[in-house]
Amino acid sequence: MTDRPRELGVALIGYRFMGRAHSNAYRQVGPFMSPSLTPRMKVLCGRDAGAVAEAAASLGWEETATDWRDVVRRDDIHLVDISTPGDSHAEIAIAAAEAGKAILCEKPLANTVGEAEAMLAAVEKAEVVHMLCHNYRRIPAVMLAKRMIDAGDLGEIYHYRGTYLQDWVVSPELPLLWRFRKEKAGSGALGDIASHSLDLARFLVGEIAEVSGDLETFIKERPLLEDPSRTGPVTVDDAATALVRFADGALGTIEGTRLALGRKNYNRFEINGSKGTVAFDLERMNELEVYLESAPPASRGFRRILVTDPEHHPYIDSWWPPGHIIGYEHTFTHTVYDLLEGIAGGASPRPDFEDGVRNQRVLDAWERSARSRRWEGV
Ligand code: SOE
Repeated sequence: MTDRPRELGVALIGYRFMGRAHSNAYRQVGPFMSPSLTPRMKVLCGRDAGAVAEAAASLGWEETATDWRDVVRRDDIHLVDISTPGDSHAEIAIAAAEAGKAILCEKPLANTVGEAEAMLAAVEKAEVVHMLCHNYRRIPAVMLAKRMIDAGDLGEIYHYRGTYLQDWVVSPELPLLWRFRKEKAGSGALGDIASHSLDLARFLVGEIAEVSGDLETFIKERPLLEDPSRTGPVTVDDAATALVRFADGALGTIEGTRLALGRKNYNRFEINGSKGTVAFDLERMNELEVYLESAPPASRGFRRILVTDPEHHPYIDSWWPPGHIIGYEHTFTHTVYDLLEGIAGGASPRPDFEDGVRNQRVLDAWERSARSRRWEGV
């Protein structure tokens, strides 16, 4: 007789978009991916008792709480998932680490380098498993690009070109949500979406050494949530652009904007090396475009690989037969699966809080460069 998989009590702090995405992952991961540990969706935590109760009922959490401080201390909680705005990440993560809990934290790790470093110090001191949720690393097509780069298929890497474009803030009528307030969000498009492009850049190409960055806030005032007849200042960027230099000499460009009309969630990269190119677009997330110079000249050209083969492509054997595509939500399920295996084996899966600190240093150099109008070291 095989042992019943060990259960792991999970507390999720935050229940909006990311809370919903993470909840779905905890529900799907057991039946589809058979991890070594079974997550038990114990407590959903949020400040508004009514709203959190409604969310818990629809998402499948056993209990609710309104104070994360009580939750992270509970003996039946083993994993604390932080899906709140950035201004609370450090406080929750440090308390969870001190209570000996494993931690999954939404990106960006924190609002400042100092907070991120304190979080890393806390998880290292407590020797708990820690992971940062940059879910796009765990798309099979992105993993295939990584494998090809690591195997040398693209040769020496010359260029990384990352763009993350959205358009949801284009109306000046959109109120002054927390994402427009520096004290809550830390930064705007920079930390919210350009951070994904830069995390993919580090994952696929390597460490970034220098940044020449720019930031702009085009819509400077927005209606107040509490009184739409008045406006308040937007204190974060709407758009962020940068030239980057990688430590190994490659050149990159990274752009994140929420004002690219028509672009809903256009997270795209292209990487050019001495032997080939790969290109990825989240809106076609089951595909990887590949050009290899080694192909016979007459048939050389871009190929579109459908990355859905259970035998050859990562994570796919948990899902459907070839060509039966997966979607956005699977990226979180894969993340949670690797986290559970990490907890079972006592090792933090990448990206971890160390990656979070490194990413935060790049964001910081980008902001410094936007102010100084010069290249800044990371
Ligand atoms: C912002 O619109 C957002 O929801 C980000 O916060 C997520 O990280 C990104 O994956 C999708 O867009």
